[in-house]
Amino acid sequence: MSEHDAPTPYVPATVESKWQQRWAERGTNTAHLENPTRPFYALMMFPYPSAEGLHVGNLFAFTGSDISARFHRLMGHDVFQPLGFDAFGIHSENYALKIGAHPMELTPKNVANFTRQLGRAGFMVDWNQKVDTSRPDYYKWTQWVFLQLHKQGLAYKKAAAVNWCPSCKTVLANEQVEDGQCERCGTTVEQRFLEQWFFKISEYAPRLLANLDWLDWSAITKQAQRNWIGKSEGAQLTFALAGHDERVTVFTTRADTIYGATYLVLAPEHPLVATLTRDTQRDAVRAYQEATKKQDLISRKSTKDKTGVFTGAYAVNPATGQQIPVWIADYVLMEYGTGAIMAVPGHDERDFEFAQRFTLPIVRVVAGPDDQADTPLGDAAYTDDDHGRLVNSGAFDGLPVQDARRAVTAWLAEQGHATPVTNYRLHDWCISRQRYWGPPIPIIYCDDCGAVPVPEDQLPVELPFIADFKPDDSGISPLARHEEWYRVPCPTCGRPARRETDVSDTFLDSAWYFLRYPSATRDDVPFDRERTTTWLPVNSYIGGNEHAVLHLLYSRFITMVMKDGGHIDFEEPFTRFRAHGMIIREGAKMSKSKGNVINPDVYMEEWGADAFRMYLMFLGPYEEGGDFRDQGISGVRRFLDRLWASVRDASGEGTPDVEVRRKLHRTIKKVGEDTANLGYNTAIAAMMEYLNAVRRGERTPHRDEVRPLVQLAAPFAPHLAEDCWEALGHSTSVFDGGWPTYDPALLVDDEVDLVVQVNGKVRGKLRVPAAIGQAEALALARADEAVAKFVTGEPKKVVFVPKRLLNLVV
Ligand code: ANZ
Ligand code: ZN
Repeated sequence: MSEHDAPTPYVPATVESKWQQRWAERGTNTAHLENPTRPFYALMMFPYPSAEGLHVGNLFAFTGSDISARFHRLMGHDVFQPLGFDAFGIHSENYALKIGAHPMELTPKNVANFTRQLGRAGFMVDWNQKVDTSRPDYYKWTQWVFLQLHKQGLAYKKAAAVNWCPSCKTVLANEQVEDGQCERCGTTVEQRFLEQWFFKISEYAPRLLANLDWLDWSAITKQAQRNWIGKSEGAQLTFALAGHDERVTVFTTRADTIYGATYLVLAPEHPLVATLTRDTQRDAVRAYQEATKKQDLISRKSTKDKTGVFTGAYAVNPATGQQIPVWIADYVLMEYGTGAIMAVPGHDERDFEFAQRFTLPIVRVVAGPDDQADTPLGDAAYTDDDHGRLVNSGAFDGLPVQDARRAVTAWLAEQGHATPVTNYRLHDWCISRQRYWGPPIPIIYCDDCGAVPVPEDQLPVELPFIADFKPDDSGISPLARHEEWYRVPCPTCGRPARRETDVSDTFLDSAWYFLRYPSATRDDVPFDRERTTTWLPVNSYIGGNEHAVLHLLYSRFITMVMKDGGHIDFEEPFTRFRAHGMIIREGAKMSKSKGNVINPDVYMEEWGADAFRMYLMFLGPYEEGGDFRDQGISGVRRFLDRLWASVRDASGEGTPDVEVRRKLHRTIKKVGEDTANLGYNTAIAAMMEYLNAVRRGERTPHRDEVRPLVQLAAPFAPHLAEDCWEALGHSTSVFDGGWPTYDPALLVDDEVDLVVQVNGKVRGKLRVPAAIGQAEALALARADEAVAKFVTGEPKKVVFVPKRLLNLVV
């Protein structure tokens, strides 16, 4: 282009629609699913298609993933980046209820709107492989997954105390309860006793925990999973009962405190309660059991005034031989350990409160260095037990707590009173929901055959259209209202039978979607064996840490189950996972209720998708997030305008400037490293700085100075990069042009500022060659007037820090 042409202005809308169209026509974003040379599966967490459309948080998350995927492609990988829709679930259903629409009609509209918005933002998505969890061609296989668990003995039905959300009118998994409230709507969760389907995720606890040691995941996410799995090593101790053949087994992590166990407590629901309750206590026990039923699990765990009832029964402490009373209290939970504890009020805070409330004996059995065996126990008695030694504990007196724990367990084990056990806090996953908008659980109830799984060749069990899909308080799913659907012949004996009317949890839909993508178009298998082996496990998964214990744990579990079932050869789905940060606005999380939501469409309209993408990434470190400020975007846009113009102004004559060339090679190195580590904000800053150097003094850039910058900017501003790449004379996509390389020899700074001190005080600053040695630096310093004033004769000592400092001691 000659210098006299008027520069074409950068019009994002034109450039962006041009390239989106070309990408579609040329199949630029279609992955080479067959025979890839370097397959790289880049996954982003798929959205649930809300009616409001994409919000800035979605865009922030997707842009970061997209940059990573595009970067890997530029590095020479065959990248597969699919996307789909988590379209089933309470979110979508609640919204449909609110606006009086039907989810079957609403969902496709939302999906279409999302698809349009995602296209507008220019993500490198292979849309041929999209999934929509609410479509029969997908949920057929979700039901298949359920059947595999059933076949492998990992799905079972039981009546249990479960979390019930009175507003969503359905049960919730423990993972869906946050601080006693429904994760979706914030209503306080109640406890109900219902028949539910569970998956035995608790059996996988040791494996789920152990693999965390080698997974390349964000540390916060791994820690959240470790805490949730909650490994606890201890022992089961059995207590004989006075006048009963039955025994009570408790779980304790503190077998060393056995001499201080002055009473036992059973959970009110414990099956032994009825047997051991004395007649005189029966009414009080029953009343207490009733009162407990009305409480939710969360408030039972919270610290509140202790309540309980004596059963009238006594157990025998195997260490002291003494009879100790057996109580029931709601602070002991049926779901954990054995549902019974030995209470050691001298060293357990809750037991201490309880014993004080009901005047039960409190005995010290551990003493710290400053305590005596008879030092009274106060509120803080249990805090420093780990460094104490045993007292009032017979032959074990004097043993440090850690040793005593093992010794007491061994001693009781010899007499048949103890078994060492490891407990996990992780409970089985409750997967049934009494709602409409989900995949029906593929089970048929027959009076003769029991719960019969629907044969695989009869899948999907289609979700029928039910006009009145509103849930009610009965705990029975709306599907039960559809008589024709509900009544079916038994698959085994053909007699009249009934369908299961619960649907499965949305988290089951998303616990296997990554397996589906590469095989999304296959109707005969959930996932093709060869494709799966080629593309999985996922190389890079990026998403929100709010899913640390929900989606991410369930996905790992389902993957292990699929491996154990012989369907795949790996047991961890995501080799690398990175949690991204959150976008906030004026210090608050963006939410409709706070009125601080940003509509991305408006921004993309005004500034262009590329500027908006880049701006979101410039807000802060991707893994930390940032505060959305309206002003900042103009700076990013200016950078893009300038890059655009520089490409058009560039000349191919002469050779690039030496200093600019050095800066370029440092920039290539920095942008590559930062982008690989998701340090997008600093990568962008480096590109801006480089462009400033290129255009210093409005100089005409050399083509070789701008071409690599176009490549570096491509993952961030893909449309603009494509157009610039074309303007530079290329006829293929910039994403097939590779990533620029740098020459390490050009990375060294050739000149640096050397600080000169005399007796520790700064006296001057010298611009010197970076490779300068001490003698030369000293000579230059002494020749410098400002320094020379303070130096007479030979310095006593010289301290030289290359490239930094020269200190003369005189
Ligand atoms: C005696 C004892 C003495 C205890 C002491 C603690 C301190 P983690 O570490 O979380 O596994 N426990 C056991 N089962 C329970 C249940 N179903 N409901 C409520 N509490 C239960 O906690 C294990 C400890 O929690 C156990 O060890 C038991 O109290 C209590 F100085 O036994 B400990
Ligand atoms: Zn039957």
